[in-house]
Formats: sequence, C-alpha cells, structure tokens
Amino acid sequence: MNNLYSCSIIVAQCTPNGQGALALVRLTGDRVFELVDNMCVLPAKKKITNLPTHSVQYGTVVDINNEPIDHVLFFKMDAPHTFTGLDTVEITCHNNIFIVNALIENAINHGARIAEPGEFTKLAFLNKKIDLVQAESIDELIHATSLAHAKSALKQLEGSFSASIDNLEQQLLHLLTLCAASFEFIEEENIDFTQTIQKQLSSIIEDIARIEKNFDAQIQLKEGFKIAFIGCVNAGKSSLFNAMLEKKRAIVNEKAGTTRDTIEATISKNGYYWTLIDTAGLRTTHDVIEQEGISKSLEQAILADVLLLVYDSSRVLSTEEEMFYNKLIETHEAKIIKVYNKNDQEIPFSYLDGIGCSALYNKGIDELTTAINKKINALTQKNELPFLVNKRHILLLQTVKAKIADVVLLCNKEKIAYELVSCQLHDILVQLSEFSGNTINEKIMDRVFETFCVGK
Ligand SMILES: Nc1nc2c(ncn2[C@@H]2O[C@H](COP(=O)(O)OP(=O)(O)O)[C@@H](O)[C@H]2O)c(=O)[nH]1
Ligand SMILES: [Mg+2]
Repeated sequence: MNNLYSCSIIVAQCTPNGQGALALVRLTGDRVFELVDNMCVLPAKKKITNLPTHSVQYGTVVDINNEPIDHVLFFKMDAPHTFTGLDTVEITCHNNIFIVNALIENAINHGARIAEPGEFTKLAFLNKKIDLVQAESIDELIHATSLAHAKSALKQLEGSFSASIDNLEQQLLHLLTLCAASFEFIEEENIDFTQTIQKQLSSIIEDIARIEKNFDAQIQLKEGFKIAFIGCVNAGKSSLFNAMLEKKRAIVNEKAGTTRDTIEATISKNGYYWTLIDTAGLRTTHDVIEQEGISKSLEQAILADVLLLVYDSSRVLSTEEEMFYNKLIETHEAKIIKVYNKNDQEIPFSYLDGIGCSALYNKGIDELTTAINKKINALTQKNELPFLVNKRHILLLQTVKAKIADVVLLCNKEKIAYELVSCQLHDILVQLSEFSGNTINEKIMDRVFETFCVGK
C-alpha cells in the first residue's frame, strides 16, 4: 500500500437507478474492511477483514440499531489488485432505491463519504492502474452507442491507443538520441544524421495524420448513420420509411405533398444506430410551408450518410423531377442508392442501377437493407484505428503536429542547430505525456473526470 495514493473511504452505487433484480454498491479506501464489518453481520461470526482476497461472502447489512437492511453478497478485494488499487468491497444488494439509499446512508454513518463523479476511475489513474487514455475509454465504453463503438472503446481500455502514443514517444526519443550523437560527431564530415532525422520526422507526421483522418469516421461510429429518403412527391418515401421501421410512423397518403417536414426515427441494425429520415417530396410549389420542407429535404441530402433516392417506378419522371434527381446524383453520387419503388405495378422503363421494391407489399425491403449495409460497411472501414480518438486527443495531436512542423523547418536548414532541435523535441515529449497523464496537471485531470458519473 505504501506507494499508493490513498483516500478516505468513498461509496457509490455503480449500477443505474431504478427497480430491478440487483444493484451494486462499491466502497473503496483505507480501512474499508473495518467499516463494512461495522455495518454487516456474516454467518458464523465471520469478518470481512479476515476473508481471503477476491472472495464472495453472503451476509446481511444492518443499520445502527442492528435491524437488517438487506441480504447481500460481499465481494472482498485486497489492495493492490483492485480497480482503484485500494482495498475494495463491492456489495450486491436487491435493486430498490430505498434499500440502496439505506445501505449508502449506513456506510456514511460509519465514516464513508459519497464518491464524486468519476472518483473511482480517478483513483485507478492516480494509482497507475490505468493511464488517462484508458480512463477516458471507460467513459466511452459506458456511453457507447453501438457495438462497434463499444468494441473500439474496449480495445482502447486494453491499451491499444496508449501503445500507439508510446510508439510516437519512442520515435521522438530516438530522434533525441540522434541529436545527442550529432553533438559528438559534429566535427566528422562523414557522419550526417540529417536524412535519418528528416525521415523519422515524416514518419511521425504520417502517423499523426492517420489518426486525424480517422477522427471523422469515428464521430460517425459514435453518432450512428443518417439514412435519408429523398425523391419526388408520392414516390413512396414515407411508405418505405414505415416499412423499414416496421411501424406506421409517417403519414402515407395519395395526396401529393403530405409529408411537409422531415421526420426522424432511430433503429438499431447490425450493431449500429440508423437514423431514418423521411423528407418532403421534391417539386416546385408556391406553398410556403412545403417550400420550407423541400429546402430541409435538400439539407438532409447533404447531411445524410446514405441517400435513398426514391423513384416511383410506375411512371417516368417529369422534366422538372428529372432536373432535381440529376442535380442530386451529380452532387452526392457516392452515397446514393437508387430505389425503384412500386415495382408491383407495370414499369414503363428498365433499370439495373438500383433496388426494385414495393413498400406497399413489403417486397425488396431486405435487399434495400443489404444495400444500405454495404454502404455503411464502406464508411466504417474508413476507420482503420482499433481505438477511439476524442476531441482532447485531436487537439493535443494537432499541437504536437505543429511543433513537429517547426522541427522540420529547423532540420531543413543548411546547418542544423541540434541543440535547438533537441530542445523542441523535448518540448514535444512533454506535450505527448499529456495523453497518458504521466506528468499531468490538475486542470487536465479534472477536465477528463468531470464528464463521468458517480459510481464510475
Ligand atoms: N402500388 C404501390 N403504391 C405505393 C407503394 N408505395 C407507396 N404507394 C402509394 O403511393 C402513395 C404515396 O405514398 P407515400 O409513401 O405517401 O409517398 P411519399 O410522398 O413519397 O412519401 C400512397 O397512396 C401509397 O399507398 C408501392 O410500393 N406500390
Ligand atoms: Mg411522404
């Protein structure tokens, strides 16, 4: 325990509020076993303090009058092999807010205090159980909006991002060594480290650029994918939207111009969030409200990740509609899937460049889902990183990149000032250490942990 950052005993519920089978209350800190012994009764007069580490014990939590609060399981874990690095007891009780509150209050009466948001994770960081990037990944993991998002967060928790930053650090350290060697061999004409240094610098810049490039793709991964139904009035956009949702969410009517505003609904498909967006049909109209709806449709065309361009395949497009469609194809070709709806009717033209379907008879919806999946897979493949990058990381990387660009300038000079280069490299290493938080200041640390909730 000697080198561990210790704290007074903290307590919090780790599971969400609400009724359910079980809830988990965690206590950690110096002398936590004694505290728990004071608030529980175990069979055969056993004591938590004397239990072996990482063992589970059935028992009863009692209040100060020795009245039972709940029958629970105690999970006893000795420091340092715990999440926080400190002695820890996790109590699994029945999930009723009155029981949980009574249990926590009882712990407070015995000397514990309520944990602050993120305090358990902060202790884990301070006790070097995890670095700052890993701490952030716990928050990502809890709030993941898709399975893919959660998997990346888990990879990050396992240390993949930290390894990548370590690699950058190693490259910079190697450069520092080369600079130091350059001082020594400065008189010797034959030894020139310039090229090696420059090569290494561009390799670092490439690594950073790769992480930056993936940032946008990762935002998509976190926020889910926008799939917009766009096309002329009465093509069956709202019918398709409902068919994919498997419920009647949007109004369907033979009267043209029924959908005047965009309607959104979210579904979960293949581990991702899909936000389906039904839009107003494209046509020239003097109706001001409809006009506004149409300009919103065009906005959605820009924002969409996948644009379903819906045709009424029972008729050919009017000249005006053709103009709208061609413009969309010209601007958004890569994300467009052409959807030929109403193929239950006679089709006056042939098509091979899209998906035929009938929203009315629920035909072709699976093929459409497969086509959307294909587009989404192509988008997710843009993210080549096994870990997640957040705003803090990107800002830090941008600062590092700018500083490296300065070093490149210094190295492009006829006579390289190695002392100056060393100094700058050192500065960059300090900057990089903000990732792991190894030499972190309080302000950065608070910024990271303030987004957490109590119990984490
Ligand atoms: N025959 C046929 N009619 C359809 C199909 N899909 C939609 N409709 C009809 O076309 C009309 C317009 O549909 P709606 O979904 O409101 O079109 P929107 O204006 O593009 O949203 C309605 O009367 C629907 O019942 C289809 O696949 N086949
Ligand atoms: Mg509609």
